Amino acid sequence: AESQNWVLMVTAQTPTNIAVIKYWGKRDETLILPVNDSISVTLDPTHLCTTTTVAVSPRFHQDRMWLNGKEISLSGGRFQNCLREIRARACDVEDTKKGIKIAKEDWGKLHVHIASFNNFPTAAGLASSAAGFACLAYALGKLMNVKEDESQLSAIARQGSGSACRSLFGGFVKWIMGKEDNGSDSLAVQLADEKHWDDLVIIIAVVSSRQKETSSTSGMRESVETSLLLQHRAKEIVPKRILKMEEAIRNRDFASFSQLTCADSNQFHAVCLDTSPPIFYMNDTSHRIISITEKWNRSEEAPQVAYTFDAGPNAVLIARNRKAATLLIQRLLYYFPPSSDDLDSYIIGDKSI
Ligand code: 2P0
Repeated sequence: AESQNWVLMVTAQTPTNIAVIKYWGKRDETLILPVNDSISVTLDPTHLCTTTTVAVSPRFHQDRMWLNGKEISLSGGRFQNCLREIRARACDVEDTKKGIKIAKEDWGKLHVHIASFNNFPTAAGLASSAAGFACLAYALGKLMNVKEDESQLSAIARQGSGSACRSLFGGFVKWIMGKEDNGSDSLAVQLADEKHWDDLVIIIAVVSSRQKETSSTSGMRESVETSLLLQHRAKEIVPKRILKMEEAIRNRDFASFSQLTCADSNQFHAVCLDTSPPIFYMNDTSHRIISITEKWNRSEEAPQVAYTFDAGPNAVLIARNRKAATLLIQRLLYYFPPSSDDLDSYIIGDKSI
């Protein structure tokens, strides 16, 4: 480029995803390779999404990042791995209007500035880093004219945070654990797009907006080291469950979808309990929400709602349709009136991107 005053920018927005067959446990900590496949649903971008702007300019003298307006360190291995992998795939970029020309080999000398915002409280113990690293990989890929497709980008986002690889797609997504030691085949694929099953309504009951005590990263490490149930789950249970879940999604079979989702959430929390020392992510309110939904489902001809809990006490409830969602909210408001201290808030949204 002629002048040193140019700045080239790209902005991207990525929603978070909620696993219905859980990822819990790594076989490789550095590359972030899981011990089993997982399946998730990507939320619509109205709630729980990250917006990231990446910029490059010859005036930048180091890579820097701001999260919700506050500068954070990029020295962590996960950021460096993502940046290195994207840079290695950078191509020529030309913006004739601005008179900017960046040759492939120039990217190694240029620095990036990254500004990322979450539209939800970061400390809420919700949504973790999934949307963040997916958005970072996608935005950097666009900026550097990377030719890789979403699945190949997902394998890069995965090195930032495992669950992030599933946020590169909307709708229903499978993270294939892969067989290779170098992680090249551990990536996400879309099972069905956001229009395939758009009756579903997702309601998040925010039981506590405090940050969780045991991070997912250290929690799953302890589970891998100490839980025999995790070994059994990864080898014997999840492979069959993945096939059944794919079939349930294909057929929009809510009864099967709900049964598998609830069972897998409960087994994930059983693995946490089977860890030494045990990890408790759910609390009494979480347990009451399970009881209420189980009882309701059993009193109807067919299940109306599925529940799933991640590494925290918040309930993610998936209603079969709008009518079920309305009845669910009525029930939640009855059991947890706004005046009670049990729930902090509700987030109501659709599945889809
Ligand atoms: C999941 N979770 O499948 C599971 C269910 C939480 C419970 O993925 O170490 O933040 O960055 O790969 O992805 C949370 O773990 O962990 C998670 P790292 P991540 O959504």
